[in-house]
Amino acid sequence: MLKIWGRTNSINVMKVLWCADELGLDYERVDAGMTFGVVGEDWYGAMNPNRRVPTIDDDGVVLWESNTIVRYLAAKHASAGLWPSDAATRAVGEKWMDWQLSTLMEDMTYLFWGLVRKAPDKQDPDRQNQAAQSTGAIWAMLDAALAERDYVAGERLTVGDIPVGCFVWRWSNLPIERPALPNLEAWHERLKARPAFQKNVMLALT
Ligand SMILES: N[C@@H](CCC(=O)N[C@@H](CS)C(=O)NCC(=O)O)C(=O)O
Repeated sequence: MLKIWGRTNSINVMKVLWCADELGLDYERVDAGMTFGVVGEDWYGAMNPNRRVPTIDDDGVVLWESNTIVRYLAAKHASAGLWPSDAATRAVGEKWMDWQLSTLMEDMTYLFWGLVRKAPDKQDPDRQNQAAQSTGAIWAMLDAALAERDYVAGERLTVGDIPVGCFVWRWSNLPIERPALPNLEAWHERLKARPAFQKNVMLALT
């Protein structure tokens, strides 16, 4: 059976759990990371030398890096519909997965750690205001793309919606001023109607 290591309040673990539930997979989840420890154990480091969560073991296929895991599960269970067979459609979705890592994450992480986890090194008000503004401008890119489609790669949920979908819930619940982004909000409402999103992503920020 698929085994997933990672605490439920980790955004990268949320991606994997949401994906697994969208695909209807049976899995066992084991708490790991932060107060749960585990990532420091030798056996964990042998699976994941990055010592982060999530990690999966799918009947001997051991993987880490959340977006890679989401791609793997969606491709392995392609009949469930998250992995478009058309290469161009899939690439449009994957572009937003890479954008989450390359562009969206830095200032989102600063805000989350400063405003929710209260990390002392992320309490600079000027830097927080700058990060709030920059994330608004960054999300505006996806808002513009969603003017023409219901989901990031077209008219149905695909693998590309999962990383940015986890982040839009977090962004919408941070105590910051946000620009009006109606297409992004409409997409977020579509995600919020999905039981697997409700179960794994729509949690209090901690
Ligand atoms: N690029 C990695 C990042 C993994 C990562 O940084 N995970 C965080 C949680 S979101 C973590 O392991 N933090 C340390 C911990 O929980 O002990 C991925 O997407 O899987």
